[in-house]
Amino acid sequence: MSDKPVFVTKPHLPPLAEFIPYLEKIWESRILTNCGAFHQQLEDELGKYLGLEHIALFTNGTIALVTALQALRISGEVVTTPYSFVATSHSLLWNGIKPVFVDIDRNTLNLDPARIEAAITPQTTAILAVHCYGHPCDVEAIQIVADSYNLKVIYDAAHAFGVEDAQGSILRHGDLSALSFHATKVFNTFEGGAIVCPDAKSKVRIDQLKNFGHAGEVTVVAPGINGKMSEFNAALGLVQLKHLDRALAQRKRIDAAYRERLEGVKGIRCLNGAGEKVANYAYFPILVDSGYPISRDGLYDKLKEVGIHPRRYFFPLISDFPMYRGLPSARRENLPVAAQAAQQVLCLPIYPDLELSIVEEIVQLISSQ
Ligand code: T4K
Repeated sequence: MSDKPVFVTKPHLPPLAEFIPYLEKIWESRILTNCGAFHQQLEDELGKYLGLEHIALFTNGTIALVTALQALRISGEVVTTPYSFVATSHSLLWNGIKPVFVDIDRNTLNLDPARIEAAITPQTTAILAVHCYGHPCDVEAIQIVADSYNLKVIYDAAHAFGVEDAQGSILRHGDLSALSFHATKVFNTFEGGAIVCPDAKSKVRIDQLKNFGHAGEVTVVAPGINGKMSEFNAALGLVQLKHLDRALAQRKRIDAAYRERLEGVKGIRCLNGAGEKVANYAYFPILVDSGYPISRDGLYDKLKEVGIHPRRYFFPLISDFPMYRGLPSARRENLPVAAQAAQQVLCLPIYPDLELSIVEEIVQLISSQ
């Protein structure tokens, strides 16, 4: 096995030499933050790359989510998934909103639109869904329910950078989508995030909210927060973008290698896409079922013994954490599919420069139990 530990991901970085000239410009201009030139340039270039017009950069994906909910003035109850990173539900609690957990679809592990209606009450104002692992939600079905009950739709698109359906970016769906550019994501700015806005007017409001609510030097129009991305992070994003297509192609190769080699291993299911036209291969989740000789946790331990560090994203379920488990919707009987997925899933290492020989060794270990 590799002499160095192999983690679930390794952040992609451009050659340092390409970043230095950007740092020199920052040192020269002394503009470090507050929506400077690199911030503006990255918003423009991301817009072109993703085929979207209105993107507001953020300091991270969590503050982007919190702000998206503020921007839409969401309150009361919000229907959401228990099968995600905890930031999804935390963004609701930070806004004083009650999460109402609804089970996920067995095949995609995304919020199951067929179960949303039963969770709606007079207090429900929105649906917060996650494109889990970058696989798109059933956006049409979710929109139909939202339209029937006059609900807003927010997508936690932390995993979904660059993913497209037949008409273009999946980030255009819903009222707002929030992205993460964290170190562990397909496109990273060390820390960072963004909100994809439908129009210029909503971007103005979101830009104000991420800048303390300022609308000019002496005018404050809302109780905003500091959610601005710094010039350092924006500059890194500009350099990262130049290498992104290659990094995505490398991820695709690794995804294909795992799929080919794991096919036919009894008790192991590789999660398939959810009909996306362009995938981003952000994660490689497998599901370990009862047909496999050892449990998911047994396999997790075996891999760790030899220096391979997969992750059990998403175990425990959000609804099992102390600040959520008292909610009626957090009951196990309400979430059987999510509860089972949380016991079965293992995200195997995937990142652009993961050697195929390591993929081979991981598969060898999995198939020899
Ligand atoms: N919504 C969803 C659906 C999300 O998945 C996330 C974040 C958010 C919202 C919030 O977005 P941000 O506010 O984070 O922008 C990681 C990430 O910290 C988190 O961003 C991510 N989701 C979540 C799924 O995974 P941990 O606690 O598992 O990270 P950590 O530090 O254990 O990193 C995993 C592995 O990556 C490490 O074993 C080694 C490697 N690594 C990590 C970092 C940070 C590196 O090699 N270098 C690094 O700098 O949460």
